[in-house]
Amino acid sequence: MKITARPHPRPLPSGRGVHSDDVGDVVWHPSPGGCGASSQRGTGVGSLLPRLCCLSFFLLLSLLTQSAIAQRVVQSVNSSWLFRKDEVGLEPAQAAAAKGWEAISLPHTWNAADVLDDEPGYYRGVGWYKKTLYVPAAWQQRRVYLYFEGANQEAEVYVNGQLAGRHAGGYTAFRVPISGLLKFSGQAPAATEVLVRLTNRHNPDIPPLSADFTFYGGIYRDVYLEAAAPVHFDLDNYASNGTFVTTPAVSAEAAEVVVAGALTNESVTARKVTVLTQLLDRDGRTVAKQQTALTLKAGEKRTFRQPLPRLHRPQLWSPDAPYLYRAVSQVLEGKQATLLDEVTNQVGLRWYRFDAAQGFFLNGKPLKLIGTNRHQDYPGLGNALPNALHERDVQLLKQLGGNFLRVSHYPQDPAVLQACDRLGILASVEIPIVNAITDSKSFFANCRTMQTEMIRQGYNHPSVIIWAYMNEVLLRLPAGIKRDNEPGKVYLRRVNRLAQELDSLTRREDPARYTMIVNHGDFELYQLAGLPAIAQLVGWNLYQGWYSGDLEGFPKFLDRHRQELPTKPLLVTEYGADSDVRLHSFQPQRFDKTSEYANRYHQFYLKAMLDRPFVAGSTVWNLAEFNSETRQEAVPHINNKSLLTGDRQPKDAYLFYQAHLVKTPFLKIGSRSWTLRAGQAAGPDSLFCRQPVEVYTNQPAVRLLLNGRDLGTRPAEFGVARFTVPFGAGLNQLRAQAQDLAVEDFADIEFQLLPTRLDSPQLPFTELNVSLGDARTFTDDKLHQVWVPEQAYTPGSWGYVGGQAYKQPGDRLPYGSDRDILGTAYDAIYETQRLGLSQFRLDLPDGEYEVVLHFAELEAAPQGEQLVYNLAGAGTGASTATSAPGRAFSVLVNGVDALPELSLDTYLRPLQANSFKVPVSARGGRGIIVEFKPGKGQPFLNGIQVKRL
Ligand code: GCB
Repeated sequence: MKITARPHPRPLPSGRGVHSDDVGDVVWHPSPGGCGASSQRGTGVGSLLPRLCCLSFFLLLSLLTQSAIAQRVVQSVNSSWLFRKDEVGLEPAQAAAAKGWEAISLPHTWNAADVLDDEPGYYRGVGWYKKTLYVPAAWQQRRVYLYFEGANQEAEVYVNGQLAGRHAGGYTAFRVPISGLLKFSGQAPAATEVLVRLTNRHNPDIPPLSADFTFYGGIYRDVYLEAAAPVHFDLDNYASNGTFVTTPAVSAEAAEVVVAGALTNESVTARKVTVLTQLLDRDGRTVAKQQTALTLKAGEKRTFRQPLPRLHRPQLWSPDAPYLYRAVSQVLEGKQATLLDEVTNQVGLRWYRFDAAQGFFLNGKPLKLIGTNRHQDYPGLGNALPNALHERDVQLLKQLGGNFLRVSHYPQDPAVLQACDRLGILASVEIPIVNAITDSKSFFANCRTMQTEMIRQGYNHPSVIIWAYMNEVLLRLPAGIKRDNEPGKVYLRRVNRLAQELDSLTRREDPARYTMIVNHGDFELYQLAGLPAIAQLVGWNLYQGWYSGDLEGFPKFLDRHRQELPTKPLLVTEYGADSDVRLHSFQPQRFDKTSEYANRYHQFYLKAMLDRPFVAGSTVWNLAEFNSETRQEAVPHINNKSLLTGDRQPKDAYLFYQAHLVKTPFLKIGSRSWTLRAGQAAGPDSLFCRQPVEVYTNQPAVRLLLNGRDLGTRPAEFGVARFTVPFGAGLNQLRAQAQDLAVEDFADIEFQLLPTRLDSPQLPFTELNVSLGDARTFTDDKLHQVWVPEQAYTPGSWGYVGGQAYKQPGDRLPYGSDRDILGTAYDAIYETQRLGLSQFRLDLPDGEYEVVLHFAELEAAPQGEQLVYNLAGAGTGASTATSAPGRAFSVLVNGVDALPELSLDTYLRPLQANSFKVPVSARGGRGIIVEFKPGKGQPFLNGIQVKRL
């Protein structure tokens, strides 16, 4: 077990209140090898520990506990837990005695794998966690708590068989007092059984009710054991640290800092103590201090408020210079000033305001807020991320050049806001009221509690400037409710009521921050519900040119807001387009999920927002790809509207924003992950294929070289220099340079050049992979294969004869389907098909070939759960249900009845991937002819692969 004291300032410079034998910072391993593993930050016994190793373990233990008796101790307790699911509903005693536990450590979720399988849904039920804690005998005098940073979503904590506490809501921390339940005997540590019953079942009284992300179950953040002296800062205040820092007046000349909070005396006698707060600068020098004497009766809790002496010419906090002071607050007692408790808060001195016409101002200067949203999600880990990955995301946002994070759609790990404070990222945080509300007392009460927890837990982070509480709350009107019917009017009034309650609560709790409600693009509906009038800021999630309409709808919407809500500051809280890094198109279309369409979309949106000073800020949806179990996409269950892939590799759009936001010379060749390309030679005698390459830069012009040959210099327009590159077969080395050579970048691209005529002697045919009904290329890095889009057959070449590309009903997809195809990881290939074709021909030279034919019946009923992301307003929406027609056909390859029985009753089960490999001999100059003979309905083909043996 690892025992770690909470981050703690270095020793305070003024001798007061700190004893030379202070050991509050000890990191202690009581395991047999513990002596060597001990360490300490700062001075104190840390430097002595190696020498003390020769002392007996218990002598050391008693030394440590005696001198540290007063200080608060905090240990993470993440290791050595046991976990089991419970599908039968065990009582705690039964669960404790049950068999079948799995050894795990925290953070943990039980849904990391089942959200990715082909079965719709994931386990939403009860899970039990069990752990034995060893509590030192000396802690009998202390107040002991278990502190959970987050567990989704309803938790019951049992200690030694007794219920110690409950918590509802999966995204805020909670603290459970356990002192009374510990059983000590003599000087031995108390072995303490902790059992946690957790469920992530749907509960209509707990937000979120529905959302486009996965509600992973588990204790998915850190858990700590805390032991405080009987007199301590209030540990019973919505899992806050009991102290609250405000900066009521800050300017370049002076700053006021106030620390307020409460002290609790849980001892049986009255206590006279002093609360001393010292403000330290970055170098640890005390720049202000204040002390308050308090007498607390036994069992009393008392508040205190400490305005610190005004600071002159303070160091300000900003994205460019995130200067942090530290406010160290201590509880001291007696002549010796014995330290009873201590809390440190980071303090950033800044002031800010939003203006409806001019946007956002920080420290008196205009600052366009630009950044991203973020989910706590990582491939293979679900939501159970170690802190390092939370921090890395904030760093990636910083490297993007961003200055703003929308922590969506729920409060996240404390590591996120800590990183924002440190790196200079402003933040908006919200509770997860998403899509809809339940009109029940408990739902309203849970929302209020969550909002209070979020605010009190995050209050001391200088990065936070906005508290929000609703995301697209009118997206899913409950069954039977329409905007203009009677139940609809009642529902909108209830939503309005909840918004008012949360808004007043927030302004009461924290008058210094702004409040915000985030809406989807249905202007009228939100106006009808009266929501834009309630919060101080309006956030719009806008997807014109993605979910519906065209790009031009976006600036129109912004201008409409400016005109109709002239006093409301506006943020574009979401915008984005799917981009699957495997898919590329030279004629990008809305909803084709290619990087090229997403690039076009971001280039258009960013310009529109930069052109409008009244747009205070914007956050791309989303920093990285994330799991949304119900999504059916080119990669099922993954929402890939993002700047980074799941494993945090940059997509083009990330580079595009860097070109605009990074302040040092920047230049990067785009499509970094598209290092394996394919395409047809420009003509029968040509040995190259021209394809576009974009270079992202903040320099005025870019020169591009291919294998050392100068391809010319192009101006960068709005951050992008565009080239057409004649790729040859094999390795193509690109080198891009800014005009003054200040920056350059390289990319190695392997090109599979396909012959125009299949009998070409210069480019002998080796293989061809074609995605039918598709206008995109698909790069499969694993198999090192590129699938090219279909084309019509022309003599000497290859292609389909007849038919049309399949298109799922509805106005969304340009072609194909977005259903989850079962039994394959190549959904993107099976989601498109050519219907009604009569042949697929290849005029190949005589020889031996292998042909693989791929099929998936796309006309399938019933339609699965469809996302109702009708985000552009009323009227548009997801594709409608389709029904499977009767279908039967056979396939002949070079006259042989290779697949005689393809029908709904045989292999063509709806949405099931099926492939057939057929060896073929091409003879007599006739090449390969695949023929489709209809029996019932139209035949189809989804993909074909042909390889010369
Ligand atoms: C939204 C939602 C977000 C979704 C996103 C999308 O407006 O707020 O939760 O994930 O759209 O990708 O559809």
